[in-house]
Formats: sequence, structure tokens, C-alpha cells
Amino acid sequence: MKLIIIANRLPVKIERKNDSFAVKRSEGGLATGLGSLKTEAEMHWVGWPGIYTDNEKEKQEITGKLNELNYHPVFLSAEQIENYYEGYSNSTIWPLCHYFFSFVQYKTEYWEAYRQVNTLFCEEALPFIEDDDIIWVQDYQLMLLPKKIRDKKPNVNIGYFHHIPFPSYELFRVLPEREEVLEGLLGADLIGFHTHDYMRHFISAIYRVLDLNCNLDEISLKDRIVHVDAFPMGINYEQYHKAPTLAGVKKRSDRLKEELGNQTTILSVDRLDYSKGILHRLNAFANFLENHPEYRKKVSLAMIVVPSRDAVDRYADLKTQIDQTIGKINGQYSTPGWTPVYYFYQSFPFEELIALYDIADVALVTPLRDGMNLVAKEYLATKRDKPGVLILSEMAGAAIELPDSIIINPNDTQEIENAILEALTMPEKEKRARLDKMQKRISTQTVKKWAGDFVKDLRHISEQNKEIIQKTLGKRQLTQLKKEYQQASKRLILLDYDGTLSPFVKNPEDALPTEELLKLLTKMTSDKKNKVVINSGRNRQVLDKWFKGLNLDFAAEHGAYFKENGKWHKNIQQKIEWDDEILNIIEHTIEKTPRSHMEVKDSSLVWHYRKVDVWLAELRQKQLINALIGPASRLNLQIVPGNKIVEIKSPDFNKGSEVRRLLQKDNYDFVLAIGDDTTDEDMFHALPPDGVSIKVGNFSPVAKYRIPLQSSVMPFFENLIK
Ligand code: GDG
Repeated sequence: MKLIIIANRLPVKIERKNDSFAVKRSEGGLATGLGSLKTEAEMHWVGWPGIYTDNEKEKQEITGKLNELNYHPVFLSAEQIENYYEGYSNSTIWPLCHYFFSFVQYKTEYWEAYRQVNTLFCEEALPFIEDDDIIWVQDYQLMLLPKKIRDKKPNVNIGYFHHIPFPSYELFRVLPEREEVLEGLLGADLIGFHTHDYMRHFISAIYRVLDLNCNLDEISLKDRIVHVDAFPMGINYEQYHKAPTLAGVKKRSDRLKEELGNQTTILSVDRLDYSKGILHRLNAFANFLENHPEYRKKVSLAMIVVPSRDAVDRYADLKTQIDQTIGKINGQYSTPGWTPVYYFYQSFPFEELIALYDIADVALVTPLRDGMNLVAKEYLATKRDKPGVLILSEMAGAAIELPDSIIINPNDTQEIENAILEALTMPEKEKRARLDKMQKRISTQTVKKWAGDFVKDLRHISEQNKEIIQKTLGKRQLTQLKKEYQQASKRLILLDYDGTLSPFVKNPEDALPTEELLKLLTKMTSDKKNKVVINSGRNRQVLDKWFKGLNLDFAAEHGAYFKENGKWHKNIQQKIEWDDEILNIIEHTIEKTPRSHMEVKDSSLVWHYRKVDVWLAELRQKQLINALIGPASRLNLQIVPGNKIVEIKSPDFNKGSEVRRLLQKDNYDFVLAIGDDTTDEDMFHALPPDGVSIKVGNFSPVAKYRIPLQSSVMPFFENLIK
């Protein structure tokens, strides 16, 4: 078994040296995190090596060197990088996911290149992917890849992690290729985000764009279930925490301290990017100096901007604006011996970066949007004897985990200004207390744990998906079932109706049985060896009307009533008199939820919400259940959430109690129950050990078999009884 990481870039730098190439590891967070992962799997990486060449010999040489490290290069042309990477990835998806809608650029050639490069990554990776391997695709440059791999290798375990925000549906819907992008991602078994908010936005896009069935963190596909979850990425805490004690770092920190004297240093570190809020931050710092002259000559902002994507126009423009703003601030406030903003447009070696983290009194991290932001965590981790203060944007994923920082809205320069003052005047004791709490969190939620949790969940979910595939009723299982059916002399066949024999339609009154279904049921019941029972939540009147003239038995209202030999019997003692409080709660819910309604049965009350918007329905369903808990327990009633319904009923009967009653009355040598809803699980539980339980649609750990689509139910029975 192998763990294959597929990312846009390999974690190495390739440099031309004379006539040859040198491979230098560039240990980013991801590479270190995965490197320390304890797994029996052999680790491989697939990605762009960061160098252009058309020369086949050179490609071979680079490939040979990289293969020694289990790295597999995907060579891209300059044009591909321009259209796939700088284009679709960084000029379309990136601004969209960071809520910079007006920066989004559409060009046909961008999308074409994106598709083409995703296919290329797939082709390069396929030759060494085996069925048991774990594939972990990283980030927004490769969103089509999970599906591409799944199409060719249906049995591998595929995970995807999205390192940047996932925007609200209202924004995501503007993407012309929204369907293909989402379908691409759904090739994975597990899709991870940094926060629950991104996860929620993604699920909302799935049901709105693709109209798929989502159940909290699960998306049901025909043959698999895709799980979605939040995995907040951490850092290598130990590495950062120990780093200030390294001789190389200490030397640099001492030098910096000497150069800065008594000055207080505020630090900011980002890649050049408009999402990082660099200009807002500079303006806030300028306002701070303007409004608090007492801090002039005492406080400086050390601003590191790491060159990034400067081939994209937006980035080049931003660079010019940053240069100008800093020039203006320094021009206005500098004095001999004091510079307000130290500006570094360069990338520093690790030791230098740590020395800066070490000496900085305050870290100013103010992105307008940021998937996570690791700089915030790294700064906190390096702090040892002298605590520092973190000012953190609420728009960074990290803010959820670091509430003890000073949280600000990055669009509010006044708030940043106040936060700077608060940080500079914060008592040492408070600084320490806040830091301790945050260090406790980031020292346990490390990048190693992040990677470990993701891979562990992925393996578990993949196993479950394999079980789903195994349980799916195919030819082999059908042949076996047919044999058992034919050999049996007395059969009990229990059928759910809505969602099983009849498709789940928006209007419950439209779920009338078709001619074909009535024919099938007639054929089934004409066999004297069969006892066929429709076990439904529907009331007696509807069942009688719809199946008039058929030799069927029924259980109605979830087993409250049953019909045998043409006569109805009741399991409940008497019709329930509904309490005003319960009725009022449901009526109030209906008033607030257009297109929902109540059904009053003798034995239960049902709130139906099939036609309601998914999001609203979810909210109202929770509110309704919450409101009902008190009165229901007082009146000894059970609240049963079902498929687009909430039912309030007596706990004394359910679909399972009816099955038990039937099994006690007679001996059967073939018992089959089929259903799609959670209430049908009660039937499955009540079956004898050799009973045949079939779940339609979603996965059920209880059922022996699964038929993924309702439309396959009739053909299944036609085949079984043939
Ligand atoms: C994306 C998402 C998400 C920075 N300057 C230097 C340097 N760095 C290192 C930092 C840090 C990394 O770069 C930056 O990581 P961030 O998380 O802050 O931001 P992005 O690059 O935008 O990353 C982000 C991340 O993916 C992970 O999922 O958190 O939200 O946008 O590790 O230390 N390293 C060195 N010299 C520098 O000058 N050596």
C-alpha cells in the first residue's frame, strides 16, 4: 500500500547547476507534516517540479533524480503554467474563493488548460496507482483530479484537501464550470476543509448546484458516499518552539535586538497577495502613528512580503501600491535613527524568519480572507520566555482556534489601530495567560495530527465505501437470492412504499402506484407461497384506496394498524387525542415554513417538508424537534425524524413491531424486507438472522444489501420472482 500525495508543486526545488541539476528539498508545512506521519504506507509525491524544459534528456535526468526520493514530476510548459496555474487557478478560482469577485477573470483558454493539466496529472499518476493505495489530492489547482482518477481506478481510496476558503453558494454559483468542478471533487471519498464554515458552504453548493442528497456531512452518490469534514491544519509545533534556541537563530536574534535597541517591533509576514490585507494594515499603522504620536520613534512595523505570482497583473499592481504606501508613511514619519516601516520584499531563510518571530513583540496578521494562516500559529509557537501578542483577523480560518488573540475585522482600520494600542499596553501577565492557552491548542493540533486524522478518516470511509459496493445487489447476489427464493415454501415479503415501490415525489398525493407496480404486486400475491405486506407510514384509507382489489396485507401508520385477510386491526388502544401544545408547535412551524404541511393520522402527527428549501427545512426541522422534546416526553410520545418528515407517535409500535408480530404468528423459510427510510431500519432489526434486508438509496449498516436507486426496485422484484 502506498500513500500518494498529488499537489501542484513537489516539495523540492530543482536548480540548474552547470550541465546538471540539483534537487533541494523545500520543507513546507505539508511536507514536514506528512514526513512525520506514522504509517506503514510508502509515501510518494506527484507534482510539478517547478522547472521548464522541453528537452527529453533533461526530463529523464530530473525524473531519475526525483524518483530516488519517490517523487514523480509532471512537466508543464510555460503556456500551461500561464493558463492553468496563473490563469484558472490564480486568476479565477483564487479570487472567487477569497471573495474578490470583481477580480475574477474568465478566459476559455484558462479553463481548457485547467482541464488539460488535471488530465495530465491523472495520466502521470495512474501507472503507479494500485487498488489499495491512498491518494491524497491537495488544493484548488487539482479539483477535477479526484473524479479523473476514480473513473479509471474505481477502487482506490481518494481524499482531497482544500487549503483555501470555500465561498458561499451565492458566490460560487457565478462560476460557469461550477458543476464540473463539484463533480470533479466528488470523485473523492473524503473532502476536507480548514473550518466548518467552508464545509457548510461546500455542502450547500452541492445540493443547490447538483441537487444531490446530503445528510449533514455525507453526500450520497449512486455507488458511494462522500464524506465532508473540517480538519484545521496545524504546524510542526516542536520545530518552531525549539527553533529560537538554535545557535544560528540565537545569533540572528541577538543581532536584531542590538540593531533595534529599545524599540518595540510589530511583525507581519505574508506572501504578496491582495487577500492578505496588506494595504489595510499599512493604513491602520499610519493612522496609529498619526493618532498616537507618543509611540513615534518607539514602535516599528517590520513587514515581510514574500514575492509571489508577480506574473499576474493584479499582483504586480498590488506590489506597486504597497511600495508607494510604505514610501509615503516612511517619508512622512521617519526621523534620523527611526524608520516606521521596515519593508522586506524577499523570502528569508528559516533561521532569519524565526529570529524575527522571536524578537517581535506583536504579530499583526490581518488577512481579508485566509483559508487558515499558518504564520499566526508559527509566531505563537516560537514564543518562549517573553510572550508576544497576536492580533488576528476574524477572516482567517485560524481565528476559530485562537480566540485568545486580539481578534479584529481587517476592513475596520480603526479597530486595527485600537488593537495595536491594546497589544502595546497589555500587561505581561495577561500576555502570558493568553499565550499559554493558545500554545496548548497548537501544540496538540499539529500538522502531524492533521495529516494523521485525515488519512485515518479517509481509510475508514474508503472501507465503508467498499462495504457499500459489496452490499450493492449485483448479478451474483441476485442469483443467490433467486435460488433461496425458489427453494422456499413459505415466504414473507415486507415492502415499504414511498421511496421504495414508488419514487419519492415532491407532492405525496402524486405517489399513486403505477400500472406496472400493480401488475407486479398481483403477480407476487398470486403465488400461494407468498405473504406480501406493505409496511408503510401511510394511513389505512390511502392504502385501501390505492391497492383496491389486490390480495395484499398492510401495516399502516408505522404498525399502528394492520390488515389481514381483508380486515383491519389496530395495535393502538385508541385514537390519540392531540394535545393543543403539540398542535400549536407544529402549526407555528408551518406558518414559518411555506410549502410544509401537517398530516393528522389516528396514531401519529406528521410534519411534511418535501417541498421546502433544503436549508430552511433543516433549520425548521431542528427547531421543531427542540420545541417538541418537552411536551413529547410529558405525554410519552416519540419524535421520529424520517425522510422529509418529522413524525410524533406512540413509542409502543413501529415498523419493526409489526414484523415481530407477523413472525410470531407463522413460520417462514424466506423473509425479505425492503425500505429506504430510517423508519425501515426497525423492520431490518426485527428480521430473523437469515432474513434478507435491502436498503434503497443511502447506506445502512444494518441492511444486508443495498439497491442504490429506487428505479431499480421493480426490475429487481421482476427478476426475483421470474
Ligand atoms: C495557503 C492558504 C493556509 C512566509 N514567509 C517566509 C516563509 N513563509 C512561510 C510561513 C508559512 C507559509 O510561508 C505561509 O503560509 P500561510 O498559511 O500563512 O499562507 P499561504 O501561503 O497563503 O497558504 C492559507 C495554507 O495554505 C495551508 O493550508 O493556511 O490560508 O492561503 O509557513 O512560515 N518561510 C520562509 N521565509 C519567509 O520569508 N522560510
